Amino acid sequence: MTAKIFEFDRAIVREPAPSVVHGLRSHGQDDPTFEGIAREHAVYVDALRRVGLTVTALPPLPAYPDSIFVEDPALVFTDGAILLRPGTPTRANEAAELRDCLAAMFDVVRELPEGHVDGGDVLVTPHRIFIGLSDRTDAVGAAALVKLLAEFGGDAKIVETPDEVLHLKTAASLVDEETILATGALAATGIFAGFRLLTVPAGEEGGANVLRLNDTLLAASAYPQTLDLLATHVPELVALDVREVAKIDAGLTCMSLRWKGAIG
Ligand code: CIR
Repeated sequence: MTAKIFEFDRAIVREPAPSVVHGLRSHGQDDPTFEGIAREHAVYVDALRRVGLTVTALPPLPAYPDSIFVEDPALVFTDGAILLRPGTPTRANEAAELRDCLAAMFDVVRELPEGHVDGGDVLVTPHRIFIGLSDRTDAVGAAALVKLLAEFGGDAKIVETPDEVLHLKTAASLVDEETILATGALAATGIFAGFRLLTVPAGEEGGANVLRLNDTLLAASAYPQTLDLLATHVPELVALDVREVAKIDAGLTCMSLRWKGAIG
């Protein structure tokens, strides 16, 4: 685990298949268009490259509509990777689809042995990793992940994910080493005591999922008050349109796995 937790030079993404329009959603939102998702995904991948990441783009998996959200079936660190067990049946096989890629890139690839965890419920901060219990992440999986993370030197804490969101990181994101952006509901729980907390303005809760990459923070362009709030806290703020992706409950962190490669 590195101290500069948001310094990255590598990423994995997966290209969308036309079936992405059937991606899961919790509130009956309209289907996104394939063209819209493909456009937003391409701009996102370009943004990763612009901030200096070398991006490996995996081919589409038409059988798995949500498979562009590679954050959910795995965790990656400088020292290795962990294949997770996504907590919804249509996504369960996505971890196996990443196995060969991760084995080629990491010396150590461990597998969650039991229970269920989605990577969207795992918020990595400099000294603590928060694992949110949710409809996707259960107590058995979370406890197994705490043990696995300890092998990588990570100190993990299990917390509750608010009922109204899919994943912990739908409602909270790391802005810098000391600062977390969170919805009012999650901020009020006190789980982020010790951090500087930026609370997402009321009505812009969908803007809580942001992605810090080196000196840049990627944030959703649909939330102007949140962008104003963030602007003074980061060296560079890049607003991306993710309105089509948001129709299937996803945001900026979900579309990549990021890590800092080992030196040398
Ligand atoms: C799902 O319901 O699994 C996808 N439609 C959205 C996944 C979003 N992933 C994330 O927040 N890490």
